[in-house]
Amino acid sequence: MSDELNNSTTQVDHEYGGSEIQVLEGLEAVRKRPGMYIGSTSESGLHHLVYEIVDNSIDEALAGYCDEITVSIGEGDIITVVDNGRGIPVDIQPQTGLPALEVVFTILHAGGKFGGGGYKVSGGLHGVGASVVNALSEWLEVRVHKEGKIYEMKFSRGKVTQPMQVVGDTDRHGTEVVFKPDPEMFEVTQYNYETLHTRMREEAFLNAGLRIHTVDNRPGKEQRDTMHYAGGIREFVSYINRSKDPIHPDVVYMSGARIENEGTEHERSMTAEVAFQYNDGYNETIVSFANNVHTPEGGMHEEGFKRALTTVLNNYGKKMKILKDEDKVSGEDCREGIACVISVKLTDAQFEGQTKAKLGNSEIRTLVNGIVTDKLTEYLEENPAVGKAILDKALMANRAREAARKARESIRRKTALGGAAMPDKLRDCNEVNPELTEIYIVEGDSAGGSATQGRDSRFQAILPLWGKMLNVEKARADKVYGNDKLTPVITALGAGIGDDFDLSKLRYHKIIIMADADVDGSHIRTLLLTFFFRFMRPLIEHGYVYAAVPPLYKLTRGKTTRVAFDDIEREKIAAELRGDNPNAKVDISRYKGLGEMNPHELWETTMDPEKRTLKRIELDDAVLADQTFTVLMGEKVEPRKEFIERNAKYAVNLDY
Ligand code: TTJ
Repeated sequence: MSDELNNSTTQVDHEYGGSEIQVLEGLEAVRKRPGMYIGSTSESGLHHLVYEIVDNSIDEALAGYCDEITVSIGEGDIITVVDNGRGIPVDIQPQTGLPALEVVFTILHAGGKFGGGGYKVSGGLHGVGASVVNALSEWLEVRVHKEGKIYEMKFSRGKVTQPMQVVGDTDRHGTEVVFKPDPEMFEVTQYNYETLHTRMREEAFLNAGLRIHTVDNRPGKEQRDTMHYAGGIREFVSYINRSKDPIHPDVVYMSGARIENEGTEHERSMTAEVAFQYNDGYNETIVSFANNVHTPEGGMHEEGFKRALTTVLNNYGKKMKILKDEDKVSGEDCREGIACVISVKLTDAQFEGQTKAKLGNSEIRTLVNGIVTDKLTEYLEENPAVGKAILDKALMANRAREAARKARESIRRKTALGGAAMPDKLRDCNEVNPELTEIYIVEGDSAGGSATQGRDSRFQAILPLWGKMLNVEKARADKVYGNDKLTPVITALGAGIGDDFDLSKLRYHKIIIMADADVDGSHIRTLLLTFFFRFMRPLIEHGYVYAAVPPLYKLTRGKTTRVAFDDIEREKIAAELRGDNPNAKVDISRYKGLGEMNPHELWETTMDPEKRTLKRIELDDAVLADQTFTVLMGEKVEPRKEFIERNAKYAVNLDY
């Protein structure tokens, strides 16, 4: 640094006045109870730090002054966020006598963003801000490029270690924040690139035109992505449908706004955007946001959309005579196969519900309902082919739902009359208390035979499956109810499916899928898991579903036989069997399938609770899992390949 620059350094006086002490107490509170400010100190809290910082740059983008943000993970899991906004103000604030920059990083902002009225909308759940991140960082540095100068300031655990000073000249503008999360505060400090990348992609979709780069600079993990969607949420919808087949070519897009008390100090503005496209599948995917905050529990914006969609489609169907006199399609019928993104922005968003993830402002329901009613009606008038495709689909859904209801009722009647008639193939256990029982769902009749002979029939039931299993990803509900491969599973478990699923009726609390350790086995396992995921999700959520882990190798020396579950163990056991005799002959064979094992071997290696390994199937992230199933089970090859490459570890785990 040149002397000249040094001379122009802006040094800030550090007399510790009253406000300063309050500041430290404020940030001390954050360090005492970090969970109160960032939700948790687990992996999710760690990632939340990044979102808190990025939110500030996004606000600057919303205000129209920033169009590029870079988020990087560096060696040691240090995070850098850079934007090309106006830069955080560096002038002295009259109230505190401190530079605004310092205030931003040291004073707890209870919700509202700094900058006093600078922004009309701000993140609802977020907005606790940069000071919280600062308090929870071992160290943090900020550099502001503004009006020709670079202003720098440094902190450690929320305390100033270097007051604001000018450290150089610049010809650009923007803000750079670098921080290292404090290992004393977090259970884990490793960042997951994919988690940040996914979230940033969402931000890029929600802010059309904004360019976001994510970069991993950690040794051995180098990668980068750039997200830039001129089409905004339209492209979000295409992305959701990327592994599906749309039934109409264009994404339908509608938007509108409403301003209350314009020009007065009580001015409140709301905007809403909706984009959707139907695919030929049967799932409903509605992803909604309020002020760029994901609202997985839905709320008024979703309600407004759903109401309007049902009304418009019924009116249009009547008018075009696709629906006959008394015909009506239900809301669910209208949403079968829809991929939809709703994004609203409003002053004072009210977040409600269990996880504060549901939008409560009823004026938004009116706004979205109005926009969709007017614009969708107009769109369908101008695009009758799209209207017909959607109405035909809703009618099909209506008929299938009717058929499914009848099938369900007939099952219900049968079980009500004769008690539950168990499937012929089921070899049930003696115990009736579901907490003590388990069922092995076994691939193939011969493995089923071995399992039946090898089991402990006091508490272990066996259900063999054979033949080609239905892929529920490609089937509608009515096909599932009548399917001859799935019906025995439904009946044996006893808890029903879909909306009728009742966990309290479940007959076994351990449901163990036992399939060969080969490609076919993995296929049948994935098909069953997809079925459980789509139609009996609470089973997975409660951790009742497991995969058996059969051995891969059998090793014999003389009269001694042992098994190995992977290649490393095989080598280890082979060495043990040879003992001090390196020339001893150890016979190693690979199990071709479960059917090859005799009942005793199967019990010893795979079924005996004292010795077996079970893998519990977990779905801690239902959204990711849903994508996983769609991508892995869907028909398109490209996304599947990309998914497996990106999530190799996850996919393998799940597949197990
Ligand atoms: C506030 O109003 C006057 C002009 O500058 C506005 C502002 O603060 N812009 C701004 C803040 N852009 N970027 C930020 C920012 C960026 C990061 C990475 C972190 C933080 C805390 C703020």
